[in-house]
Amino acid sequence: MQTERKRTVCTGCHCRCGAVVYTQDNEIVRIEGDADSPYSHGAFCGSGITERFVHSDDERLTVPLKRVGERGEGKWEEISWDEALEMLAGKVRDVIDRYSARSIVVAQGTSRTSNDWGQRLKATIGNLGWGMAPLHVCLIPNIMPHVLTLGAGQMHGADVAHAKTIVLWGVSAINLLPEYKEILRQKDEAGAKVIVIDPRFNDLANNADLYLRPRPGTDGALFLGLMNIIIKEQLYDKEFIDSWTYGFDELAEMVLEWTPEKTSETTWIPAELIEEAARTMAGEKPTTIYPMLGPSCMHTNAIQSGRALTCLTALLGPVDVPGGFMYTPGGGPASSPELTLIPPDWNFNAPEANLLDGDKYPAFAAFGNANVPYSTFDAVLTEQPWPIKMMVFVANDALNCYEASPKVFEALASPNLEFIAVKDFYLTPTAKMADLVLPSSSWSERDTIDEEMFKGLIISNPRAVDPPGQCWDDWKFYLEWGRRLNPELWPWADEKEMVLWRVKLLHGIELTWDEYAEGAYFETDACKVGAEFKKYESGKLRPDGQPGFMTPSGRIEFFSHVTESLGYEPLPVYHEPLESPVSTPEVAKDYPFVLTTGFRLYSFFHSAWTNVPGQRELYPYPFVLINTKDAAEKGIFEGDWVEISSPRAAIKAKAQVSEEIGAGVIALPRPGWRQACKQLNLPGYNWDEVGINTLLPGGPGTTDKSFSTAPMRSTLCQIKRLENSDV
Ligand SMILES: Nc1nc2c(c(=O)[nH]1)N[C@H]1C(S)=C(S)[C@@H](COP(=O)(O)OP(=O)(O)OC[C@H]3O[C@@H](n4cnc5c(=O)[nH]c(N)nc54)[C@H](O)[C@@H]3O)O[C@H]1N2
Ligand SMILES: Nc1nc2c(c(=O)[nH]1)N[C@H]1C(S)=C(S)[C@@H](COP(=O)(O)OP(=O)(O)OC[C@H]3O[C@@H](n4cnc5c(=O)[nH]c(N)nc54)[C@H](O)[C@@H]3O)O[C@H]1N2
Ligand code: SF4
Ligand SMILES: [Mo]
Repeated sequence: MQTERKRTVCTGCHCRCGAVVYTQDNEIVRIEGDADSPYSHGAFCGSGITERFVHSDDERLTVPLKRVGERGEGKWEEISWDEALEMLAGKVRDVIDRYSARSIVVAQGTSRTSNDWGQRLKATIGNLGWGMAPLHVCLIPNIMPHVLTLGAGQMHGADVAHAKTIVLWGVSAINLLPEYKEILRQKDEAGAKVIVIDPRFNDLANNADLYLRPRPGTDGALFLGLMNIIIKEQLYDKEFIDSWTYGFDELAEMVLEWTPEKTSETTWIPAELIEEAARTMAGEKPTTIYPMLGPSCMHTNAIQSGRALTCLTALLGPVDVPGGFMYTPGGGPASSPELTLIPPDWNFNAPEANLLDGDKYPAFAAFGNANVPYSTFDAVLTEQPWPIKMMVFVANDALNCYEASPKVFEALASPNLEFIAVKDFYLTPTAKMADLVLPSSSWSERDTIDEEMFKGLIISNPRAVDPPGQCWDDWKFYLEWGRRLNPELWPWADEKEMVLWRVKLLHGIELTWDEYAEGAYFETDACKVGAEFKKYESGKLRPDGQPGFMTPSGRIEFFSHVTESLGYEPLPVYHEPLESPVSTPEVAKDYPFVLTTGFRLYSFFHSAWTNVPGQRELYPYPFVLINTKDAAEKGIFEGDWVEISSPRAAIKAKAQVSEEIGAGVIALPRPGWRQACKQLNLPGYNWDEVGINTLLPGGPGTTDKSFSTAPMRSTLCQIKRLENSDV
């Protein structure tokens, strides 16, 4: 049997590692990293190799399924794609006839390779934007404050290779696979200092020069405390601040009260460590701060913590210089109104944008461009402010994704919601509640593109194997569904034509399919990031060609009127998390531990791959991190089943006792849920017995006030050993 070698890209996570797949007779026999990838240089991980199993797994969904029993009962009939698409298109027409387009919500999970096409499909139905997605917690609370303060979002904009200090702030090693070698080289060869700031002593902390452990949800105060020291000790570049920033005096006055002592009391970090961190960041420059979800994205003070982070970045000064914050022309991943059908001047805050609770959360409407997730499930149940009759989830396991999962379940079970479709690889908890389940192809099985997420590089994604059964890629699904709704908007014959049209539209590059597939990596204009520095001096950052930044004042805005117009203070004021030992001491009496949920594991991507033996073996059971001292006080031993409860619900997990987490804090990884794993003879665990999101609050009064960010990483909980500890 002949072995074929095929190059493509793994889209298993956002790292987008170049892949080489060896195949025999449509089976994958081996996968390795592509050493020729100018981005990942041959790096590859166990999760990517999971593809071998997923491609040939006989439990995978391979045919569209129509519900025949009661919702959730698990009785299905196999149907053809034609029938499935007719059901979908027919239901869209029916809901629009009886209600309106806004009563249909098409949701997606994290960024996949079909974002733009998903938006085009939604526009075809009559809804502009993202529909529904976890944008209120997933990185936008990082990107939006960057836009407000510095005039551009930071999307992988850290220039590690030239930095003298690298601050890894609430980030997982998982996301640094392509860059981590570079960070270590910079540390070992160029003497760069690495600072890790995370409540968990994670694997990055192991190689750090300095490790700071904040109380979850208090990073906003830490930023202010660091700025207090830098300003007091005049460790900033006065000329840069005078020439290029706005509102420095107001900021300086505001941070006065954030002395090392007060910051220490709030964050639980010793004052000396805060001082050492400030002096290192300001003394060993350029300093690049690499933030991910930790500091700002999943707290009720999300946007203001993000603003404080960007003000610190600006105060440290290395903006648009080697080793600092880099501006991406165009602000990030390429897209265009011709593709998404969203007019450039579309106002997502206007009532005609029809976003659920867009008026209550104007920052989310403006920067998330989507329905507020909690409000969507609430609208299903109350039919207010308008009814939701149809929901379609493409790569989104809602029951394991959004906060307050019992509410999500109630909505999915409600007869008010007339039709649910889910497109996925397996029967997830959300798919089990569907009326129609659609099978999907994975990265080695599709002819698409990675959407230029990463430093502007186009990485072609031609298939290495054919998908099993009738699995369809999401691009093909949107094309065929869209075509049935409005053929003029979906003129392409197949995904290959869509790819080539897209590359020409966005980058002016004209290719045949073979040229695209074989060319593998194509540089676009956005790759030239950093080729030119201090663009704010030459006028290259602003559309009007004037020197300055892309903010209303043309300067970096410590004081931001736009932020104020979205419902926040114009300065990055610190607010305690809404549920915390400080803000709700009465709740803390019964729930004394601070809870952070959802840190990533190497083997699972959100709730996916818990059934894959090679991955499940690493984390067979849902588990929870507890500090040694707390465990001793609670009589909890390694491996005990424990109950973790919040004022809302209780779940169980196995205790992992160590110093990885500090005293007083409990950390639950993502996901709790487990699909059964036949090969290892390991059982499944349901979302309602182990799902971390059951513990979390949702809705008005429990989130970031204008962005609706749920406190996935800062609430309160209690923990106790379960009597029958071998359950
Ligand atoms: N408590 C807590 N909750 C969280 C988080 C947390 O840290 N803590 N993190 C939040 C964040 S940042 C995010 S982004 C969300 C993500 O949560 P989800 O949206 O649920 O996760 P995804 O991985 O985006 O999508 C899940 C489903 O997509 C399927 N899938 C994977 N690839 C494809 C594909 O190409 N096509 C199709 N059709 N299906 C596919 C997987 O099998 C999986 O069932 O969770 C959020 N929820
Ligand atoms: N294998 C795998 N890779 C993934 C994913 C996955 O599910 N699995 N998900 C993908 C997605 S959608 C996203 S958004 C990214 C997320 O990427 P990251 O943000 O890099 O990863 P996380 O582990 O979610 O969170 C980073 C760190 O934040 C810490 N943290 C928790 N609370 C706080 C806090 O209050 N302050 C600070 N400073 N840190 C805190 C956690 O301990 C964790 O180490 O990962 C992506 N990559
Ligand atoms: S899953 Fe692993 S191999 Fe695939 S892109 Fe992510 S880090 Fe790379
Ligand atoms: Mo995410």
